[in-house]
Amino acid sequence: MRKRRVARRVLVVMGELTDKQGQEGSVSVQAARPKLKRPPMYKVIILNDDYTPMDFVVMILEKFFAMNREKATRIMLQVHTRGAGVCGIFSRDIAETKVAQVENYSRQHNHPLKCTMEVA
Ligand code: TYC
Repeated sequence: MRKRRVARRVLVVMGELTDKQGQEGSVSVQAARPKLKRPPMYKVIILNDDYTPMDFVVMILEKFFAMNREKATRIMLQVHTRGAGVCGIFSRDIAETKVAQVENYSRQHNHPLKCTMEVA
């Protein structure tokens, strides 16, 4: 697990600008609780089917996921035997784009290959 970055923002509490002795200008300062979470990353997953040719799937993995032939073949065979496989992990926008690219390209070539994404 990556170390969380500590937010260094400071919350200035301006409630008591005049203290009990009537001295002006007292300001208390406390660390703010960090409230931002890192956005989730997404696994892009291809699914097996009975019709898409193996070499087409290998070509998809090379073209859209920058895999070399060896890795693309290994992932394709894993999907073929186990039903599904992870092609990569991306930010939500990039994952959505990969899913759309794979499905559009497959439809254009009349293959039913399905691709989906889920939080990593
Ligand atoms: N099962 C397909 C076949 O036998 C090959 C295939 C592999 C299809 C992976 C889709 O995501 C897939 N031709």
